[in-house]
Amino acid sequence: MKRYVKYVKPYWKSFVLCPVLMLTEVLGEVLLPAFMADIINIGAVRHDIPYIMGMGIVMLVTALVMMAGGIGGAYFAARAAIGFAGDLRSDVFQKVQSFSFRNIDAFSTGSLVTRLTNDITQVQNVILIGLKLLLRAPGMLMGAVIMAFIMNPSLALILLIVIPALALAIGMVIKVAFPRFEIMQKKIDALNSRIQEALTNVRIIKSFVRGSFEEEKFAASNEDLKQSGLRAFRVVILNMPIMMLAMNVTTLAVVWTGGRQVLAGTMPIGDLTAFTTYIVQVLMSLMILAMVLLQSSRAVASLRRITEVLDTEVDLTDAYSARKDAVITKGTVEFRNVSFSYYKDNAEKVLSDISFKIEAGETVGIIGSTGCGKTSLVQLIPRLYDTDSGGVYIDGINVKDYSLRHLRDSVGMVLQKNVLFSGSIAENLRWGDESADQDTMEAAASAAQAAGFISSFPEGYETNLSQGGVNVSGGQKQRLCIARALLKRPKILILDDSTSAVDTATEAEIRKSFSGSLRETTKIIIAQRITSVMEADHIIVMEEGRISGMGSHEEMLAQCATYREIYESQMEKEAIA
Ligand code: TTP
Ligand code: MG
Repeated sequence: MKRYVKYVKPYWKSFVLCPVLMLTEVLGEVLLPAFMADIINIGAVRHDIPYIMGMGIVMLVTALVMMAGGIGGAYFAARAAIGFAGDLRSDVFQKVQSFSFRNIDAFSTGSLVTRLTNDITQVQNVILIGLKLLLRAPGMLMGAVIMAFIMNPSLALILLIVIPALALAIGMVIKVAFPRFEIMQKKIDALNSRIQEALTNVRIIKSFVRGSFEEEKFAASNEDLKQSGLRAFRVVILNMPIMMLAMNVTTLAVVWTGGRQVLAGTMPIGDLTAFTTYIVQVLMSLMILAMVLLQSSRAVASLRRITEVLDTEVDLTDAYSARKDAVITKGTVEFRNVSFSYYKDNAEKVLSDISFKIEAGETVGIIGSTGCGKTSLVQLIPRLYDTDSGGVYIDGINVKDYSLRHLRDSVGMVLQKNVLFSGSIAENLRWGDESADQDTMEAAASAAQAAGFISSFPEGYETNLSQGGVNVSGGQKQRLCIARALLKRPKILILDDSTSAVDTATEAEIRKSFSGSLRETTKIIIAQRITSVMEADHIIVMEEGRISGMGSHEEMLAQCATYREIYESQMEKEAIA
């Protein structure tokens, strides 16, 4: 809870002013019935018209003051709630940005989205309502109880039975509803994950004509949420009938006993109307308190989920080591006995006992069947994940000892699942280097064999890419991603299957330009086609998370049976084609 104080601080004036202003409403509510009683008891009974007029004006002024207080209160409540939620949201977002891949995997993106939107809105709503009622509801309750006792103590005794009975009922409702709200919030998570997946992959879904399948999955999640929502609200709606029943029974009891007192002449008639109003106010304020408590119980569930995000320990951060200022100058890469798995408690390793060394400026190809761990291996170099045991060294220094920023700036990586963002081509390329001028950008584009098709677009580098870069072809997209990585002028360049959609002739051109312009850069190239890596200085063959051979093309042909098999099968296919 303490951590949330800082979100109140900038708006503390609103947090204080709102409840105070709302007290004017309490004052009015308590006074108006008393004025009304006087009008009846004095004005009406004695036919004193000027008195009635006078009291009427007093009541009008009271009502106006109430209104002003109410408007002011609502204004400050909105300021406080919206300000609080806005600041909190931006902090949660920042925290999520600092998450490692492993952290994000643990939450799922859908759940993070729910927490950033729905959960924070939940909290905002409670602040909005809660601030307004913080003093008002208890104030109204107390005021009405006091007035009732002053007016007619014997009649007011009825309240001593009604209030505890109602409080008990409300307490029970909340106790049952709270866990149901928690479940409901989890279902919203699930639904959001579903929606997110379906929308991100809408093209694939359509191309596989899986629309109706997705609709069914969505319907199931939606139904799930509906049921859990109904389960929660079924309890909540009980609130209202219980309240109404209590209200009606109490009013009846008051009118019954009070009526007899009026007939006996021990109670003025005007007091009876005022008294019933106070009774209604007492019960209303109890009802309002119950609603606020219910809303709060929902918000507490939400707040807990937000706290979970804020409390998450980011498992991949800059290590506090003595070599923070270490810089990568050459680009040698060495793996020493590296083992790795995606889940900490998973006994089955994705990579086991990997050791090899690449000198600066060399080109290394990595080949192996799908799922053997190629992507996992290269992800360890820019520390997208950390090793379980063993270490990755660049220029002889463990990657954990570089600042993350410097490390990732020095390692250019074209991911297997590459993404372009909405914006112009130039904007996308400048992700690699914000300050790159047009010439540098064109040089990078031409090294990646992208300059040709970019200039064929009518708007050239200013061509707008839609979200995900869907208006360029697969091969064009891959080349743009390579250009983007080249603009970083990295010491180490990693291409994870990044030319799979590029034709072999263009791919050969890219290789040629690399050996010219990237002589100093260490290049690690994952490929399916042997022709893509045949000319590399070393070729690493991977099998089920292990290295089964490393050497030049000729050496591998002579030594490594797996390599020979892959080579021969690919050559055969080529011959047939
Ligand atoms: P990869 O390292 O992705 O295998 P790969 O790159 O060699 O395969 P491909 O040629 O198809 O690109 O996967 C190795 C194992 O790790 C595999 O069993 C899937 C698993 N894995 C995860 O659990 N989470 C991940 O994020 C990735 C990338 C892989
Ligand atoms: Mg891969």
